[in-house]
Amino acid sequence: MRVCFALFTVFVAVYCRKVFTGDQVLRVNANSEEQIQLLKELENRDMLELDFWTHPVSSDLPVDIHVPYASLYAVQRFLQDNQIPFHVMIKDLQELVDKEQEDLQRSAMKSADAKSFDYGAYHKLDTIYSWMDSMVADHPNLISKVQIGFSYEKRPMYVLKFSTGGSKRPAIWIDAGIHSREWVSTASTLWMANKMATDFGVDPSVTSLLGQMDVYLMIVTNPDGYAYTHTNDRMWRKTRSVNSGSSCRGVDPNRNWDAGFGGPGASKNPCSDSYHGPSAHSAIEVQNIVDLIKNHGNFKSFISIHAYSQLLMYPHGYTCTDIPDKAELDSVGRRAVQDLSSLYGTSYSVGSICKIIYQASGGSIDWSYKVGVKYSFAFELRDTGRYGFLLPANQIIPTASETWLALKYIMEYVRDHPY
Ligand code: BHK
Ligand code: ZN
Repeated sequence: MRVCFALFTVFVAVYCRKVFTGDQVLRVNANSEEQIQLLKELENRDMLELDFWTHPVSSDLPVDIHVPYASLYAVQRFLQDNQIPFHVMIKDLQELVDKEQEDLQRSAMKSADAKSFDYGAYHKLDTIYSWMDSMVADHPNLISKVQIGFSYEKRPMYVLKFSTGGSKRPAIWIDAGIHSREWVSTASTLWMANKMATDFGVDPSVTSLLGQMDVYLMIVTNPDGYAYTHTNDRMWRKTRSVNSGSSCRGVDPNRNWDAGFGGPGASKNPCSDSYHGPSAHSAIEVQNIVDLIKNHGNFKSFISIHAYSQLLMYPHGYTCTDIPDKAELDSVGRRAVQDLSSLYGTSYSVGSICKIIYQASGGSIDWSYKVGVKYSFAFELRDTGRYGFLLPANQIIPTASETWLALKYIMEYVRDHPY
């Protein structure tokens, strides 16, 4: 359902915000391969407009389905008729969206008069872009803002470059928010940027890291999608590009990379949330990053931050064949999540994308690994589905603080293992 209204201010802006009143998120626990097959069939019924937050793969992983109010009865019937166990995780999605908006507005008001940035809140794109300028102003000898190009809708795409000098030093890439609805990814990375800036010169490990390497942080990797989650549809995942021959918009920017492009675990349907796009790197947002990484030529690590599920993954996603560096990446990953857990006991699983979630082709870290960036990882941050993409803002700082420990472990390891 959509509620539209016009806002007549200095100029006229029309907002059409999608509402989720009565929509539920169901957690489905299939108990056989046959039931998994049935869920796959359910996923292909386009009329129901289901939004699978996690996908049917095997009977030991639950499947979270965002069901629009209008499809609730049909889906419950389907599950009951097939004796597939399920329960309600979120009973009214709009209630969570409303709560999130209240929190966001309240913090926006607060930070308008106080000059301090509220790291425990979600923020709109323009607030984040202003925050970047204040970071650069506050740490001029450490941080610079690099514009790597424009998004499809012509928003600038920025990277915060942490560097203490040198030219093309070995570097670490970290991107957040490639899927726009995964807000905690962007919010946590923003906190971690501040943490790294304030720990420099104080924490010997951060100081030595930045004495030897550069760190490139892309806080909002999909700015068009991110803006759209604030103005139109909180559940938007893809870019906002027009697809020729279809009225559906957007490419999944994590299916668009030149690594098994167009293979299993990506969709050729422009209306799908995992649409791979017409060709590899067709998404300008992806091409801009590819250009930066290639022109630089000295990236040693590529880390992509998503939410949710609490996973730390390494390649491959496009195939279940092990990478040559599997043993090393697996042990680095395990130690990283050990550090992460030490703070609040949050538990993470470690493994290859293909083995730990599902086969997914055209993902960013498969591409980075393929072009020679050995330490390629992807995080799925909190939670395990209680709130899913609508993780309450009071979990931003705890999530960021624990993730920072894992990230720091990986970065130190990369620093100490030149190749
Ligand atoms: C992450 C990294 C590489 C390939 C796949 C994934 C899983 C990710 C996805 O692209 O489907 C799941 C997701 O968005 C939720 O963060
Ligand atoms: Zn994601």
